[in-house]
Amino acid sequence: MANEQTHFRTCTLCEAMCGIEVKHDGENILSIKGDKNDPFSQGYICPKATALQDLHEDPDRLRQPIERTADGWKEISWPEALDKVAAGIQSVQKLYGQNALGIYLGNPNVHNMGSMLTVKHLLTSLKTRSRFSATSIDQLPHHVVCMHLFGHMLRIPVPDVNRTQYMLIIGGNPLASNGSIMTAPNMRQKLKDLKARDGKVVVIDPRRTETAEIASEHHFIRPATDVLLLLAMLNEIYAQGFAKTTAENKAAALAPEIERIATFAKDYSAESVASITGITAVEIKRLVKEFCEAESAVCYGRMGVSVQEFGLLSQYLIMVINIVTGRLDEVGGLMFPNPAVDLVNNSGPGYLGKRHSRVSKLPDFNGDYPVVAMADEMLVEGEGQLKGFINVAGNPVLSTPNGEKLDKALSQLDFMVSLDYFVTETSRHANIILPPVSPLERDHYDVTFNGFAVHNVAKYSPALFAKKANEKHDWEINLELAKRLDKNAPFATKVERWLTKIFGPKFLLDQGLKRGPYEGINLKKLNKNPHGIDLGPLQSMLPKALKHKDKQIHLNVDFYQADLDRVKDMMQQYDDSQILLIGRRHVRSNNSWLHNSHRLVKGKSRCTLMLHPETAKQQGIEDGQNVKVSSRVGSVIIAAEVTDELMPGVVSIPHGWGHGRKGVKQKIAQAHAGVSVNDLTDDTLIDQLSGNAAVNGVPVSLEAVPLEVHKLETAESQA
Ligand SMILES: Nc1nc2c(c(=O)[nH]1)N[C@H]1C(S)=C(S)[C@@H](COP(=O)(O)OP(=O)(O)OC[C@H]3O[C@@H](n4cnc5c(=O)[nH]c(N)nc54)[C@H](O)[C@@H]3O)O[C@H]1N2
Ligand SMILES: Nc1nc2c(c(=O)[nH]1)N[C@H]1C(S)=C(S)[C@@H](COP(=O)(O)OP(=O)(O)OC[C@H]3O[C@@H](n4cnc5c(=O)[nH]c(N)nc54)[C@H](O)[C@@H]3O)O[C@H]1N2
Ligand code: SF4
Ligand SMILES: [Mo]
Repeated sequence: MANEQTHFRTCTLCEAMCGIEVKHDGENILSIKGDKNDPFSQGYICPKATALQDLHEDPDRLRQPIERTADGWKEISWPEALDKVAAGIQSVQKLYGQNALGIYLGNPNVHNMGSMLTVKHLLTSLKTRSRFSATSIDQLPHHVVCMHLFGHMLRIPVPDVNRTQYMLIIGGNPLASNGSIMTAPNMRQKLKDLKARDGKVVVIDPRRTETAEIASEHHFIRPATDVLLLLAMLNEIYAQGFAKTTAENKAAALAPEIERIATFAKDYSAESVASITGITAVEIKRLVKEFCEAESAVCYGRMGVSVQEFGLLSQYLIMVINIVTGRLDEVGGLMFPNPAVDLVNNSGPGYLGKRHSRVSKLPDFNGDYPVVAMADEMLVEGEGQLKGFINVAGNPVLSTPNGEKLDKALSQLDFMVSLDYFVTETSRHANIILPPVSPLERDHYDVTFNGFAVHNVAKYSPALFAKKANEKHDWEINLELAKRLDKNAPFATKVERWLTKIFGPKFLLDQGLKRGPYEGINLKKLNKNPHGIDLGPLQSMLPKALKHKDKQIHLNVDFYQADLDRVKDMMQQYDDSQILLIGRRHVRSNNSWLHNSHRLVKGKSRCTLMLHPETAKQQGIEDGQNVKVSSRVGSVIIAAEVTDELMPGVVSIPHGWGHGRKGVKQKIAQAHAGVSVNDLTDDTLIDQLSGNAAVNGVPVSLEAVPLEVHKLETAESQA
């Protein structure tokens, strides 16, 4: 092709930061492949990378603001849209008070350099305390544990997967998710390499996942009982004499409360937790022995342990297990990344429970209330009730528990605005939707995920395509709104906003790089290295990584010990006949928003109810048959996929589906609608210690839909 050009950048869809090579002709994308010269990902990509093209070209993607009118959606100009949004916000706040305006920040914000560096301007100009984000249905426990122990919510150590000899994965499925709080492209290869060097990969999961399939060993665990397994493991570590003394354990030596950990789990023998967890005492003891005897080892837990009733205590125990066995800050253990732009040095340490939500009295974290509190704040009358709402890059109707309730709550608001590409299940309630540019039209440096990378790297990619005249970046929208809403901002803030407006967020990036730990790494240098720069394997960072003033690790034992009462109650009241619902991810999906790419959704429906043959038989359910799944909050009808991948008594439905709601405008997604698992998950089922949602381990009942009824319904829906 005459005008063919090649552009290198980083895929922003998930946390793995894969390098991509995009061939284009200046206007159209010709191909997207893995960039073999990217030192971090070395050519690896997953099937989603090519969806960047689909997203860019998607005719359903909004290119201009739209306003909801009596005659449907109408395109309006940017100045008019921004003025109307500012006026709508001001009118809500004037009538009902500053906090009557809520804001939700969704996951894609953290994948977007411009948003990450400018969202503070939007937040400060709104002056509302009613903030929510996807964090509280995700990694909140990691932040709280690291804030307590290391002194900053973002000082999160990650598995040194490239060098470990033993990896214990609890409730993570990196072969589908490509890793989380562990930025590590090509986990399949990394785990294969680990095994090839005589190492061991052990997976604990209620489902025999793609990761479990290639692991050395997999154990089913009853959902939301990980806390018991972890307590028993900690107990066994001391019982078998594996706890490393402070003389031979750098991290323990920095933790004044370490002696108290010896008795923390004393009431939890392997025998006492075996029947509830489903893992025998013999196996628990062997797991501990092998973990402790391995030359290097790391215990890692993700969504499956974080987003359940004991998420925070479980993540604490994971950290403590790594510490007492001498695995923290050691090669092949859990290590601190050293990113070129270190957000730890550019943000506050975080706090838990400074305030509590009005209705459900749940603690805030770093100024955000838990998402499970959001719908009640809109529905329950009284001073402080939410009357207006800004949804920034989120789809909480599909992604948060009891989505149906939130759906209703949003429909009652006085004013709502969404910053989104699409008319989604959530943004369809907005008065105005402000669409940002596509990921290929923005400059990118991963300010977030370099902080969780398993190897230190730095890479900057300028926008591939210039944005069109009628388009705006997320950061421009943030600044435009701030300008309108915050006319009395301090002079210094105004100057920063003005400079950002002129030079773009890359100017802030350059400052961050220059303040960072690597001499000579700046924007100019990154511009000269389009594949990225290798900054070497993870290094020992203790004690300098610690942000507490005393440079010590604060184990905060009292706080976590208090939660053991809840664990005792759970054990005493345990009902093992209850069917429990868990989630799942698929490599061709990304939360709720890549289902409008034909190549990602084609083929057999993936939105199915997985269940074990035994469970299916007990409930009289056949493979492929429709099943009514009900929980405390609602029910859905979904096709059964009978498979021994699932533990008996457990069922699994992926999240992010349910595009059949009226008013959604994503044709391909609508044609592959599925149902939303979050119409079953319960906004009152939470981790009480952190306020985090619990979407794993939701009690449900199943009812086979008689085949005749099913046929009738299908016939009607086709009529
Ligand atoms: N049951 C259950 N629920 C879950 C989970 C689960 O495992 N099970 N996982 C949870 C997790 S981990 C997460 S992170 C959340 C995600 O929850 P959310 O962040 O609420 O939802 P997303 O599905 O990521 O939707 C993101 C929206 O942002 C838009 N968007 C994408 N990129 C951009 C951008 O650059 N700018 C703007 N302005 N908009 C953009 C998309 O079109 C989409 O509508 O879901 C959670 N929900
Ligand atoms: N393809 C794809 N990639 C993604 C995403 C996506 O939607 N699709 N989302 C991205 C986001 S926002 C995130 S946060 C990450 C998440 O990354 P991961 O945490 O790796 O994601 P999941 O696949 O949800 O893995 C959770 C695992 O926990 C298991 N599990 C469920 N309940 C329990 C339990 O009680 N105990 C134990 N031990 N295990 C349990 C599930 O069976 C599942 O295998 O993925 C990111 N990457
Ligand atoms: S794993 Fe896939 S979606 Fe994630 S960054 Fe790599 S190519 Fe993109
Ligand atoms: Mo997430």
